[in-house]
Amino acid sequence: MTDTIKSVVAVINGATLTLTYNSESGKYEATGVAPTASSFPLDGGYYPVTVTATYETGETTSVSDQTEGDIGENCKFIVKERVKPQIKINYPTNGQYITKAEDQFLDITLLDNVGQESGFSGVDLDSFSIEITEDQTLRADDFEVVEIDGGYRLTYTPPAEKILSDGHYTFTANVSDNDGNAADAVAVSCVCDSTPPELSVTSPVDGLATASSTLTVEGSTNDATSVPVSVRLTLNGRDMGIVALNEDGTFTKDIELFEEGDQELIVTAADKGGTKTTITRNFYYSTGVPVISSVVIEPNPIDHGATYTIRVEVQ
Ligand SMILES: [Ca+2]
Ligand SMILES: [Ca+2]
Repeated sequence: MTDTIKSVVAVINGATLTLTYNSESGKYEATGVAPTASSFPLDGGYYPVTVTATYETGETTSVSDQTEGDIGENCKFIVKERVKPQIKINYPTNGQYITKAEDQFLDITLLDNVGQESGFSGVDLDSFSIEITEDQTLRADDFEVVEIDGGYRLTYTPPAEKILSDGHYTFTANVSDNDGNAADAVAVSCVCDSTPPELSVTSPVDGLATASSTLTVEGSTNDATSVPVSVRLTLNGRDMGIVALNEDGTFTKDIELFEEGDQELIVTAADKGGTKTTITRNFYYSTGVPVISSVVIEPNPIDHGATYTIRVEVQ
């Protein structure tokens, strides 16, 4: 008589599988369904498997992940989930105009638990990248990283030497989870523009005195990065509306002066990002005519060839 195998069982993730002898392969076999959760977060990154064989005599032998050699290695059961992580760029937002250096920062959320209570492998921070420009890509190390439920929140404030110059940018972020599932890349486009628009006012000139109730405002405007520019007029604190611009940025608008006296015209050009340039023109408007109240010639009459004086009173 020889020893006879009574049973071979495997315990995987708390579930017991009974293996049966396959005469074709000469091995004990069973078919199971892999756990739904990724093994990545587990100790060692695997489900430990224990296999126990029992003889009819009752003698048993067990192997597990703790067993040395190939058998131990093969008792480490690695299960991968297949759900992509998710990237959200909270700031800047798509289409945003960033007009101040201190507003140049990034705020990003990386999550691997969207739609999942558990079983996710988690965001692989080392796989994170965000391309800022062709020659500048940031990694997780460049960010302040805070762990949140299901992932991380990353914030970045550029050092002075990395402040972006005026221009149009597209930031593209990528990340994978710990089981190698790549997120759909997320991109936001924004405009950095801290330069106010150009503005010149050729009419009126400062210090103009006029008797006409119609004033022609003339000038030109442009912006290197954020067109179109809008031009608005304010006269003595009263909004006189937007000025239509020609294609080349020049403008002409007649406005009615509504009160006589000292006038203050403010011309404000704002680029598409809202950065403004202002020019103020002070001038004088009066329809009053001079009043001559007296004319005296002395002496009058006068001898021919003699010297006389003429005095006029005028206001
Ligand atoms: Ca995942
Ligand atoms: Ca600008």
